[in-house]
Amino acid sequence: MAVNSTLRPAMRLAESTLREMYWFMLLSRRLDERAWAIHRQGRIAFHISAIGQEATQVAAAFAINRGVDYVAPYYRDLALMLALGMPPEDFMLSLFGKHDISSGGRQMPFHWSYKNLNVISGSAVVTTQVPQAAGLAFAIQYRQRCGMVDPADATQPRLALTCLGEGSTSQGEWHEGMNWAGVHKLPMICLVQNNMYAISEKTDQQMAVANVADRASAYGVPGVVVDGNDVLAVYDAMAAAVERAYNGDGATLLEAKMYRITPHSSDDDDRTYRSREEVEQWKARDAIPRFKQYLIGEGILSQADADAYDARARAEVDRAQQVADSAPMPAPEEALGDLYAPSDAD
Ligand SMILES: Cc1ncc(C[n+]2csc(CCOP(=O)(O)OP(=O)(O)O)c2C)c(N)n1
Ligand SMILES: [Mg+2]
Repeated sequence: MAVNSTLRPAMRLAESTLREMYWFMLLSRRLDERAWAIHRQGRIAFHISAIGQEATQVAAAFAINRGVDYVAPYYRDLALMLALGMPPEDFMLSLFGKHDISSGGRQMPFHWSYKNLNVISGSAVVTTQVPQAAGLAFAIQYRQRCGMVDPADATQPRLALTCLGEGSTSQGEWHEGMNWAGVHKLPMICLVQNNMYAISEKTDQQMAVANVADRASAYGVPGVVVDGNDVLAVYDAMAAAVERAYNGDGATLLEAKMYRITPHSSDDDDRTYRSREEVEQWKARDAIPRFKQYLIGEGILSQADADAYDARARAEVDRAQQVADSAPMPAPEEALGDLYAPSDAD
């Protein structure tokens, strides 16, 4: 079938790709819900949730060259990581403090690190990943300019994607990373997941402008605001940013607006700073049933398919938990090993 190049990028996606995107949103949600349950059972120490942010994250993963382009994620990027290729059981292993790929159980969970997927390890200090992503993008540009790699070679990283929350853009590192990306026209995408809260601080306590993207002009990059609960709209916005990066046109600041449906983490009681009505209003805009209805309406998914996906997601979560639960605990002396390279303790 001939591809109509005037269509929105999302409208050019194959039906099987759209179903796959739905699958990763659903899988992330079910894993996340299970993490809350096992935390409340006292079986894991900590959880920080991506519920409400799956659409944006899955769209972002699908718009880049997954597993090849560099990604410097943030702690809430569970759906992004699954869509990039993280095995669900590896997430569960990290929750249980066992031998996960990211750190062998030495890091807190949610500090994703997958060399095979070009996902770099992050710090617990928010926003440090932004200058790191600018550095990766600088290296990509430098290698292309020196003729070390062909700019069109899709087997090589051609951009660096980084994610963070809106509250984290108050940090100095954000300014430094964005400024560097703007000055050098770097192939970087900064995806701000604006979920309206930084722990208990609402957006208007963090910034005096309506949108994080309003600051883009100060860095000389385009600033784009998109509905983060609309997976196809985010895909379109990401596709435009990817095209700019691949074409050597520079960085993009993309702000996806959404809502943090859960408390900040398993250690936070959000009833102290926001009303239940507000949370319920946003739950009603949940991106997962919205995308499901769209797919059913377009004849891309049947209700029977959707039910089968649900059953498959639950089975996959059960399997992942079982693998993690039955895995051995690391030996105490392994805590002395390194995070970034094998050491004597390994
Ligand atoms: C430099 C720094 N300050 C404070 C913290 C503690 N902290 C962890 S997450 C967080 C909130 C960040 O909010 P936001 O950037 O909006 O991301 P969200 O959690 O809402 O996704 C804070 C203050 C930290 N990790 N690093
Ligand atoms: Mg936030």
